[in-house]
Amino acid sequence: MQTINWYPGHMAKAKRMLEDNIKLVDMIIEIVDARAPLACRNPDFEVLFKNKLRVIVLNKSDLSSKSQNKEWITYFKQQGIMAVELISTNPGMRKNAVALIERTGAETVRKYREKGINKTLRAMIVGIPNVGKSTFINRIAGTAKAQVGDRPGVTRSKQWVKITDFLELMDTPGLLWGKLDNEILAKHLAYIGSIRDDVLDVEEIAGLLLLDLMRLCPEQLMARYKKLTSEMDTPEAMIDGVCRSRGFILSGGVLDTERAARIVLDEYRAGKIASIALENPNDNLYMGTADEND
Ligand SMILES: Nc1nc2c(ncn2[C@@H]2O[C@H](COP(=O)(O)OP(=O)(O)OP(=O)(O)O)[C@@H](O)[C@H]2O)c(=O)[nH]1
Ligand SMILES: [Mg+2]
Repeated sequence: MQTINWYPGHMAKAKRMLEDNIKLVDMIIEIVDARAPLACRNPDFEVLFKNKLRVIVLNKSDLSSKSQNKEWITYFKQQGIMAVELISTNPGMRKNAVALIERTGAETVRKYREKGINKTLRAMIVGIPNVGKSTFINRIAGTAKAQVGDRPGVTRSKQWVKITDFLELMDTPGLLWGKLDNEILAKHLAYIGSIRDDVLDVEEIAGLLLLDLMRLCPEQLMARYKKLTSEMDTPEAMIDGVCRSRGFILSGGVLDTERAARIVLDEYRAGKIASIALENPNDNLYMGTADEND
């Protein structure tokens, strides 16, 4: 993959803002995309939130498979981090999410009470861009208090959202990894829409995504784009195959590859191709380079 300048200027500011606000909150709720939990785990968070009460929400779990979600929850539990799966776009999530926060904060609340303080529980919602932080907050609040969008960088500054007299959530801008040498994880961030498409070569990314999906879920992929075959072994061949599947052919027989690439990314991100995770706990994705792992 080409080298991309993916760390927009506002990220450094966002990181400082997180640092400055840690002391105001009782717990950190880290939202990750269930399709790529490793790529979503910005190492900066490990440093920033080291001594904080913390829980992981495996969000967009509707876009992964039930068995993979379970494996990831077990994986995080083994590391001593509580994790739950959630679908933040699902109206029924509120009860589970509030229960999760109350369970996580129960000990803190008890300590406050012992001291005779009836204090509001405050949770900071963090994660890389586009994983659904603002959607999570809006569903819990029951109203669209935080701005949401199907692209990264929608939330630009912090925002407190009051849920009840005893619970407040803080929405924060998505924070990307400062530096990411692992090409596989970088690809995953691009696929799930956490890196702005305008700094990416969308045709290359969409082609690489199709190659990965051909490996992970060939039947579903070929059901959606009927002219794709498992013999196609380059990103370009894959995109050409999508053009032919959908009839994206311009005058003179030229294939409209850019249109095909954008449609593939849109359909993948909306969960229209398959419900499957890109990463599994045993993948060893931190080891070696992309070439060695492929
Ligand atoms: N399928 C599915 N889509 C979701 C889920 N949660 C959020 N989304 C979608 O993901 C996109 C991003 O949601 P946001 O809430 O804006 O994400 P964010 O983390 O606040 O993003 P930034 O503010 O840009 O960092 C939107 O199109 C949401 O509708 C989910 O559980 N499942
Ligand atoms: Mg947001």
